[in-house]
Amino acid sequence: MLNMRFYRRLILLFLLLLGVVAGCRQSSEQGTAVLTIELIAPLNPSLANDREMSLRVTDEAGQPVNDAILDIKGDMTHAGMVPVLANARNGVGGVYTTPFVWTMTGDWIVTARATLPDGRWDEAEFRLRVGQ
Ligand SMILES: [Cu+2]
Repeated sequence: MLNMRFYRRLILLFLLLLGVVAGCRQSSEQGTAVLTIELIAPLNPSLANDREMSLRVTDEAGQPVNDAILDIKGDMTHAGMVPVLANARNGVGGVYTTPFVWTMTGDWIVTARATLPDGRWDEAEFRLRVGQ
């Protein structure tokens, strides 16, 4: 009986530690950069016609940021879809353009992360409905 109690406590302790680790990971995932990431195009995406995406990155002063790395991920709102991934560098006037091919019509969430050369980053999310 003592063993049973011991194991229960051990499992509880383990779960608590797991929670602490998860908590740490979350707080270290704050990117600290304050950037504005705007979706330029497509604002009304079409499955047939849109094969590129353009985003603009500006800093706190509203100045264009050209030396960020953009990691873009498109997820549909329903389960079971492979995300569409893209990345871009070398902004021109703060605008980054990359090939981006939608794989289905419907509701998408696009997450764009801009990482600065010093490792700080910021992220923005766009909800889009992709038509035919
Ligand atoms: Cu889908």
